[in-house]
Amino acid sequence: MHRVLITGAAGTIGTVLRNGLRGRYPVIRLSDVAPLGEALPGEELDHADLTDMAAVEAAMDGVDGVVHLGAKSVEDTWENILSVNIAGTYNVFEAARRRGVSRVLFASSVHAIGFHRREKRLDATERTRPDSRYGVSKTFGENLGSLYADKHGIGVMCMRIGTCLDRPLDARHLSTRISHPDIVRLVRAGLEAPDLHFAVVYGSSDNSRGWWDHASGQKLGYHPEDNSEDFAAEIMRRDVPEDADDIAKQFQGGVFTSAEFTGDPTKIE
Ligand code: 15L
Repeated sequence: MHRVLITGAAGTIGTVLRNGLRGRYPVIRLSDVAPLGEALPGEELDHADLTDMAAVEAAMDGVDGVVHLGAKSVEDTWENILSVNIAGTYNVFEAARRRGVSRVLFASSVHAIGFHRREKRLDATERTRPDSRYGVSKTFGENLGSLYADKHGIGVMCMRIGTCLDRPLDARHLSTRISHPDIVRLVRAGLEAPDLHFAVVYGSSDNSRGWWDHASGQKLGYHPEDNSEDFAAEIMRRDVPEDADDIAKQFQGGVFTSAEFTGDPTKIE
């Protein structure tokens, strides 16, 4: 990898990667519509709007690998999800194909599988179970990645990212959190794995209370080193407001499942 493009580089995870990958690749091109500050040595700045195909294609110029984070990062209106997350992600994969980029890492989310129950342990073959329009956009991105891997030979890793935080803030995070160093490890594994066709991997740390099997990530060289259990005593001593939400506490997606909920939870086995 000579030049790596990060979309959504001004966001929380983008900023963690900007700092954590500095010096690892000769050039990192940071792209966002939000301000990115001054370029440091080894950085290039780009302001492509993901809904503008020509701009996204230009951002791919000379790029070897893409980390596609740019999106609405929580639930939003259908119009916004459609334009930024769905059309924007299409533009990223299609522009990568047109410019001969060999690898794309897609930031999927726990919300692609959010309506699975918390008692269930999931591996990467488990069916998706989106909990929001946002979650549906992540399942779309995973399927699009599968298409571009099979049809065009782009190496694609879809990261079902849990909650990227330096420390967990509630009981659910003891299962879903990925630490900052671990997300850097995950992205490095995806960019550097010698053999990648298509993979779905879970983006969480090595959490004792984790819900997800890391086998597909391990195969690519992702070995998380942090465990949110280190914070468990402190978290469990506190009142956890989510526990008052009867729907949220049953499902892996938490409050994304209870928002706008009018269904029957007993039917969601
Ligand atoms: C996500 O996908 C969001 O981007 C993040 O802000 C958190 O809400 C996370 O999921 C989560 O559910 O913990």
